[in-house]
Formats: sequence, structure tokens, C-alpha cells
Amino acid sequence: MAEEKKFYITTPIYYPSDKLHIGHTYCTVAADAMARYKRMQGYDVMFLTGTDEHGQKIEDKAKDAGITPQQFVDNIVAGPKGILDLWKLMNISNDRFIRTTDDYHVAAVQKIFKKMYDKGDIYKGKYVGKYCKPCESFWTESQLVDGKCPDCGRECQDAEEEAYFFRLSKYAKPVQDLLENTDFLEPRSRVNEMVNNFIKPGLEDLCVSRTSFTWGVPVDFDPGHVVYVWVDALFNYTTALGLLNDKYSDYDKFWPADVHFVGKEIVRFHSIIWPAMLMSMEMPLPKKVYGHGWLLLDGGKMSKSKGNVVDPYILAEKFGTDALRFFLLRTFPFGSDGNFSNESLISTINVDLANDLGNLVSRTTAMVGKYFDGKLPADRQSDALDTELLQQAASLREKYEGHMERYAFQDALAEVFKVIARANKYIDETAPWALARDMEANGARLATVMYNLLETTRICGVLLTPFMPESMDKLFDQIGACAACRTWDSAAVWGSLSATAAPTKGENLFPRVDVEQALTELEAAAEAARKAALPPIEVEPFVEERVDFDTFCKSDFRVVKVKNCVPVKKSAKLLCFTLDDGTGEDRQILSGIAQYYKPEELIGKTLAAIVNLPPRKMMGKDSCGMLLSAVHTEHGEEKLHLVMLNDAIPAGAKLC
Ligand code: ME8
Repeated sequence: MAEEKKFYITTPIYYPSDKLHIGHTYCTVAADAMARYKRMQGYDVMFLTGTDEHGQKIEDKAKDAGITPQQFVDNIVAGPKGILDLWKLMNISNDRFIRTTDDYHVAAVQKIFKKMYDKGDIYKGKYVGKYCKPCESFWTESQLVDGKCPDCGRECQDAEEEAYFFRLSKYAKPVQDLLENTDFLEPRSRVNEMVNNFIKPGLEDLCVSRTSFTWGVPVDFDPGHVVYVWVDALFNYTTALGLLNDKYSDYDKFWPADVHFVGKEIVRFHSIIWPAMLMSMEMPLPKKVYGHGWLLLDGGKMSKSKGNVVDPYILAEKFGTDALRFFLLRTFPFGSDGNFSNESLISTINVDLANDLGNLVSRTTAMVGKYFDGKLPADRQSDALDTELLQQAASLREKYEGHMERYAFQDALAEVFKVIARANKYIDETAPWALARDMEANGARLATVMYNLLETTRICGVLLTPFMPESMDKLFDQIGACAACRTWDSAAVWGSLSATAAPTKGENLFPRVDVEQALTELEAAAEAARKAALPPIEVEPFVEERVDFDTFCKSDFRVVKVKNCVPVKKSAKLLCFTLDDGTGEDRQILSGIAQYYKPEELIGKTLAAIVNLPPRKMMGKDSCGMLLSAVHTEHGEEKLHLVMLNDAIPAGAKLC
């Protein structure tokens, strides 16, 4: 019997602790391209993503925000510009979305935990060790690197509590076999890391419950314990299909998963802990875990705490969803790390999309409009010049498929763009504008050239559809491709496009980006977002130390009037004030406030100054006292306001 064509793909479920950034978008876009590709091939696809909503980190953040954990996660998942909105913006075609706070999942996790307990694979003990709160990970002393979390490098806390443990040690050997002797984990380079760093030093049993917080799945047979968030999270891949719940009923059809896409730092959970727990549950193992690389910014992993995140909303709104999706998968090899930059994003849009693909479409459709009034005649005349282009286009699907099956998105796209480049070269070689000078003699040849260009574009369009679905629909409309010649099957058949196709030159599919202008705008948008994320108002901490009354009274504060105010030469900061302090003699004070005030706007103002400080020399001038001002920080920017008094108060009046 032919194998049923079905495909189950998952992304990690994301922590709704902060807004998602472009790094999170990367994995989801890759899984989406894969799901669309498989659907195009006729597979019955289940594409799952979701959110990982339990754990101490969420509980703490909700407490800081003064709301319940459920309100906190609801807002980040389903609120404005939340995770669901982001996937809509990125045109993610997931078939299902799981939230680990969903009732059916919670109940199923309780049953799973009990099953492993009944089997003897979960037992009660005492946990003494270290816990990294941001990663929700337990570590032994020996696993710490320089005393810090080996994953994120942050401080760990001491942890000691009664807890349940999973017998991970029991599964060390079968998990090692799985990693070393099958293709379960890819890229293969990650296998050595797992075996050498985690399995060979000895797999210790894993602490799988906590009692120091409550935001998690309760262990129903032992109140006070909540299930370790990673156990809760990993089983999402099966509860979302209906394992031990009535909400869904696709478990038998789709489990085991064909592939779990995960970032490299969570490969350990997916390639050691996950198969071990599935073995304990006597469930089939997923066919593959693919550990992709990170998007880096200036060489470091993007993270909210480092303040170096790139906002997918800003990029998608500016350049379009398809261009952003394409860039992510065209530029970075999926298995390795890649450095994100606005420059490379803009360059990919300009070179690949605006120049190579966009020009091919607009030139070809414009020429058919101009030379044939928009409809190709059926006459044909081939030439040796056609052979290479036709061969490359006809064999493209097979090469592309080979790369896609290995999740080598970058290589698959490179093949498509080789053919697009070949087609552009073909325009130069065949010089249609020269042929058009004598339509009587060259009409059939010119029609052939145009057809070959349209047909090549069509094949490339089919193969680009999983990456840029909306733009490719527009491209098909422009080249006059019927529904049947937008399909996977048609991508392997040269000549699918109607011989008398009627393309129409439409809107520019990928407008060229003005590099300078876009970079300036992106920097401004990132700066505005950074500032908006900072606390709106911050003031200096209050001084704890007391000052006695007599000491305070020694400070002589007086009302002064500004007679003159000028900038100090060669100083960017200093203004020089000539003040009336009521004594009849001018007083000179220098103040470093030039960035906040224009000197002329201060003349005539009534200010406050301390006048019995010892004189100080600044830039060669004496400063006899100090003007009082109020300072605070607003969205990370320092603000200063001179203390201004009612003009009715005479100069020299004492402030007390
Ligand atoms: O780890 N580049 O959630 P998460 C590429 N809840 N990928 C990145 C990235 C970057 N700069 N930053 C993050 C979790 N990611 C768990 C998963 S699954 C049962 C539980 C990826 O929101 C990261 O590698 O911290 C991970 O695969 C995913 O985003 C979710 O990260």
C-alpha cells in the first residue's frame, strides 16, 4: 500500500514573557515555508505552533505588572501586536495553535505525569542544586560554567525542595544510540555536542516538579507540586493532536512528528529529555529534530535583556511580509548562526527581488505588451540559444526538492535565483528589441523568446510560492498563469503555460529600496522603540543619609535675576550667567546647561542659586555659586529644568 502522504511539523512553543523578535520569527517562517511546500506537494499537513505559558518567570512578571499570570499571558499572546497578531502579519499558515494554559492540555499533562509515576519512572526525592530562572532550567553545581548558567551565562539561584524526579539516567543508553546511530538529530554536528557534553559525563535524573511557585500544571495526586515547565511544554506536540484528551483526534494520524524545528539552545531538551520521556510513555519517537542556528546582532544572540532585538513589525510594515520572509530564508543557512543587519536585508531586497526577479517580470510583461499587444501568437521558432535556459528551468524542481527535503532553504532559493539570473542573461543574448525591428521576419522568434521567459518565470514562481505566497499570486496574475500552471506538478513540466498567454504589466512586485533613506528611518524607528520600552520617568534615588538642621542652614540659597547669559567659548556645555543677587554687585555663575536652554531665553528670568559655595574656575572663568535645577530621566533621556521663580520676588531674597 502506498504510504499516506501526511506531514507533521512543529515550531517550539514560545514563551509569552516578552514581545517576540525577528529571531523567533525566523523559525516560524521556516516551518511555514516547509508546511506550504509539503501542502503544494499534495501532503496532508499538520503545522503546529503555540505558546509555553507556565513557569516562575511568567509568575514573577505578572506580579511586577500587578496582574494575574493568566491576564499577563493573554495580553502577550492575544493582545494587540501580540504573538497571534505577529503570525497573522507574517502570513503563517499554522493548522493549530496550542496554549499550554488550555484546559485540555493541562488535564492531559496531569495524566501523562501520573502514567510515568505509576510506571516508576517518576519518583519523589529532594532537590538540591541550582536553578536558572530565565531559562527555567535546573543544573547541578558541576554543570555550571564559571558558576553561571551554561545556556545563558546568568546567575543561578540555590534551590532545595522536595520534588519529583524523572529517571533520565535509565534512558541514557537508548538515547545515545538514537543520537549516534540514526538521523534523529540534525544537523549532525549537534550530535557530538549532545553526546559528549551531556550524555557521556553521566545523565542525572531530572527534577520534574516544583513547590516554590504555583503557576504551572498542578500534580493532581500531590497538592503543592507543579509540573516542571519543560515536561508540560514538550508534551504540547502530542496533546495538540489529542493525546489523552477529547479536544482533538488526530494523534493516530499525525504522530510521530516528521520534524520538530527548534533553536540550537533547546536541542538538549528535544534530543535527550523528550525522547527519554516518550520511551517511558512507550510512544513512538519523532522522526527528526532539526536544531537551527541563531540570528545574531553584532555577533551576539538577540535578546530582550541585552536590548538588541529587531522588531519584525517594523521590518514587515516597511518592506512587506514576503520580502522579510524571503530574506530570512535566503540569507542564512538554516543550520548555522547568521548575522542580521538592516544593510543585508535591504541589499537582498534590491538585488534578488527588485533587480533580478522584479525586473525579469516587468521587462517581459512590458515587452509582450509592446510587441504583441499583450497576447502571444502561437507561432514558434527555436534557436540553440534557448537550450541552456530550457534545461535549467526544466531540471530546477528536482534540485530544489533535494534541498528542501534537507531543510536547506538557502540552497533551494539559490537554485531558483541561478535560473532567474540565467533568464536575465537570455534577454541580453536574444536582444528582443533588435528582433522587434523586423516583426515580419522575426515575429515567431520573438514570440518564442517571450514564451521562454514567461515559462521560466512561472516555474520559478511556483517554487518561490512557499516563501512568498502573496507576491507569487500577483506574479502569476501578471504573467497570465492559469490555476493549473501554479501547481507543484506543473513546475516539472516545461510548456504548461498557455502558448498564447496574455500577460499584463502590473504593479511593481518588489519596489527598489532607497538604502540611505531606509537605514535612517529604521534607525529612527528602532531608537523610538527602544525609548518607548524604557521606563517613562525615572528619578534619582532618594538619599538615605540624614543631614542635621544646622548643617542644612549653612547653605545660603538666594533668589537671583539673570542680567545676561552667554555661551562660554570652546565649551559645548557651559553658559556664563551675570546675575543680580541683590547685593548691588554682579555675581557670575557658570552652569553646564547649554544643551537644554538657549542663553537669550534666560535673560530676565528669576532663578534660585546657592551662593556660599567656594568659587570654582571653569574654562578660565570664576563661578561663584550654583543655579538650582530639577533633573530626571524620560525614556532613557536626561532632562533638566532650571528652578524658575515668580518674577515678583526681589533679587537677594533668602530661600529657606
Ligand atoms: O525556548 N535566532 O521558548 P523561547 C533564532 N518555550 N532563533 C531564536 C532566536 C534568535 N536570535 N531567539 C530565540 C523556548 N529563538 C521554550 C520552547 S518547546 C517545547 C519550548 C528561538 O520563546 C529559540 O531558539 O525562549 C527557540 O527555538 C524559540 O525561539 C523559542 O524560544
